[in-house]
Amino acid sequence: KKVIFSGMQPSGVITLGNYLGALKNWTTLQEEYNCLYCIVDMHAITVRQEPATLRKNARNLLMQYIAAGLDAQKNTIYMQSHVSGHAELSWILNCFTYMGELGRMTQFKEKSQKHGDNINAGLFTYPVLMAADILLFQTDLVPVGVDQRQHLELARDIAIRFNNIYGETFKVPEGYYPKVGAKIMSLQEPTSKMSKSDTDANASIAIMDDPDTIIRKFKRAVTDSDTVVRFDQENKPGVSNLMTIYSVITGQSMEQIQEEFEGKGYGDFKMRVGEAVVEELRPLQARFKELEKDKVYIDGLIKQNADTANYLATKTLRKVQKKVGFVPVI
Ligand code: AQP
Repeated sequence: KKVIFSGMQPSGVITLGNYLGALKNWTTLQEEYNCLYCIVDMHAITVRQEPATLRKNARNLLMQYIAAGLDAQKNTIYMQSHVSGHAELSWILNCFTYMGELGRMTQFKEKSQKHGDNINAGLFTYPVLMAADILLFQTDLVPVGVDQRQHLELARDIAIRFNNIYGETFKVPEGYYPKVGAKIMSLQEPTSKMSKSDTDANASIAIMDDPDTIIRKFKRAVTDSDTVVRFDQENKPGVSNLMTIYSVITGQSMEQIQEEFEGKGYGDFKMRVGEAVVEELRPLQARFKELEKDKVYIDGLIKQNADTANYLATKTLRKVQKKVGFVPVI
């Protein structure tokens, strides 16, 4: 079976963007592939986190993965910090990555602007840790949103570079992007992406938002002065974003959505999109509430999956350590 690896940062409550761009897609892959889904807590500390909140967010994220439909027996769902191989491989790969490459990463540029008081080395080498995450498991496919495309390209470049020097070591991974919804935009500023760390609460839908909040946020979503529901990302980014959300959830094409709302105002349209999101998230939220009650079950899962991930990670790590010339423990 082919190997799938992906992860999310427990840097807040995940958004509709994370869900439609990545998590929803993951649930369709679990039958066909060997999947590892990580809670990347080590990535999250590249931005300052409050310890108790980080701990809570990480556990919640694991439960949200399961609540969204990931089977905890079929998939390896674990915390990044429980597998030291991530950090060990990341160090080695740091020595095969150039400053210039990292300096070109748009996420680094954006985050340095946003967190100007804390432009730490971890933020800079974030893409190397991400490459290590992926390469550690000989991953074939990486299901992520298009915002991660540049990082994934770098992971491929690093893998190819290492293989060229030391011979075939890493599988060169491919990105796996959803056809629609790979980039969900902010509801308030539809030209920038919806982000869990956005300080404007109206800009994003958290997947745990209650129905009233979701409807209210959609009612306030920024559109345009026109009245026609039509897909045109350049001139109508707000409406196009709402159509994208509606399309991923209902499976309808843009033409079908255009027809459905012909002659109707934006009010009706926003309401319908809001309702569709509420219905989509309802079962996930209900399952999450159930899982929250079962601390012992979740603790057991965390332990069991950490063991599995560690076992798998060690195989690649030992191979890499040998190739670069480290003395093995006999
Ligand atoms: N707006 C989005 N639309 C589609 N997909 C998205 N993803 C993120 N935002 C959108 C995808 O979600 C996965 C997890 O992302 P992450 O947790 O690693 O961090 P991120 O990409 O930096 O996401 P955020 O929400 O913007 O987090 P913060 O605010 O903490 O930086 C990835 O697959 C990503 O593509």
